[in-house]
Amino acid sequence: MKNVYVMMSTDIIHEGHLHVLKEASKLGKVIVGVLSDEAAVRFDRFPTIPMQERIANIKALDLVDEVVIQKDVSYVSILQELKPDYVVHGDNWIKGPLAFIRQEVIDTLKQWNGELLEVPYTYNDQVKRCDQMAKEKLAMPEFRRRRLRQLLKLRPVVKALEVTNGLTGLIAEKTVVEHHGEVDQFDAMWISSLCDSTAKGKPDIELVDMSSRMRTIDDVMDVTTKPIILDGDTGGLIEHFVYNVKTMERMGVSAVIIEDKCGLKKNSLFGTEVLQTQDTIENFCDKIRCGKQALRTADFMIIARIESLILEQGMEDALTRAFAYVDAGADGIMIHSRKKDPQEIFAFCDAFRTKDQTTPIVVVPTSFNSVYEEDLHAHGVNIVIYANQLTRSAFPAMQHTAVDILKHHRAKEVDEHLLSIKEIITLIDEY
Ligand code: SPV
Ligand code: MG
Repeated sequence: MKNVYVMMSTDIIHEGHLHVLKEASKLGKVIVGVLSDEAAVRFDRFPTIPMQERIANIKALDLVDEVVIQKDVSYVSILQELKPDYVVHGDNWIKGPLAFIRQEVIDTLKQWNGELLEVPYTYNDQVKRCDQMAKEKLAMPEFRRRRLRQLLKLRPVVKALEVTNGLTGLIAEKTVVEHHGEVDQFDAMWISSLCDSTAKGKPDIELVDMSSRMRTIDDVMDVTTKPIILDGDTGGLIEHFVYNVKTMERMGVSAVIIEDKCGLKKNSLFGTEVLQTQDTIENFCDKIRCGKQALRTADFMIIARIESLILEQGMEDALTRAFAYVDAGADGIMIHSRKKDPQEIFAFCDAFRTKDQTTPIVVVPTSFNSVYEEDLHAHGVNIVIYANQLTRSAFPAMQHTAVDILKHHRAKEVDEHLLSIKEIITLIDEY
């Protein structure tokens, strides 16, 4: 009897999976590897049911003889362990970021003369509907909201990308890259006050009000499933903050980050070049406490952002505030810096971690952009936010196009830098 290995990363078993399993069962004993949660989230398959339930659903299928857990996106270690005669997979991984995983499978199987058998990928209406249903489920507020806390347990560093509308939301949702033998993607989305304001041609001074920010969130939510971290600026008046927290929680936002400034807020990257006032510890703790009391779920996170390093108030002040905010109920701490060198961020994280090993630390490496995620993780950072790079890349590209059209009195010269008409009219899927 030959051994046949099939990996399954799905929550919903459809015709396509059954077709693969049927073909596999013609070859011998079918062993299914259920992808672990840790691996599934790297693979853009965020599980909506627990792994034990996924295992039970697959075990219940007549076509399956045995179920094991595949811990990595890569098949290499599980194949080395099982040494199957065959691996069966749909032919949908020949191109795209998963092609290298396929090549690894072929190379590994070669070591014991094993074979990869590919069956035509089924993409009929039922399969499309199942994919759609899985996405719709993930986009529901109760699933989306808790996903950030789930990711904090599953990922060494949760990476969030700035999004300002549906289109940038789709970029954060769908960009998957294979690099140095690993698949990677963004875990979450950051609704930046700077970029949300900039997109409207307004300064980042809390002028774009909450109703407008919620509209942006709604546009993003319409076309994505990943969790949202909202830049809540100062959180405003405590009396207003408690209402906004409830609205965000109900919408399915996962976290709000509020900064300990008061009065007219300016962007932190101005530092002390403009007048900015830091809130008192007492008032800010009160804001955190009231926000926490307004919540109805354990999913939503209120993260306190410390501006002491930005406002040159020193490390001691930053740490004192961090511990006070955690005591007041903050679910995470964001420490910000506008130095090019990440040393003050490292120093803060190291000192904070000597007393608090669990509260998530968030950083925004805009100024200290030479630092790698791995180094931040080594100092105890849990969430890294790429806060404005999409807007900063789009603006010069659009400006050059505008200038070139004016220079040439026609649009031919700019065309080579643009999406083709075919690409732009088919960029967004219709359902
Ligand atoms: C934002 O993206 O709006 C932020 C981060 O708050 S920063 O611009 O660095 O202050
Ligand atoms: Mg901001």
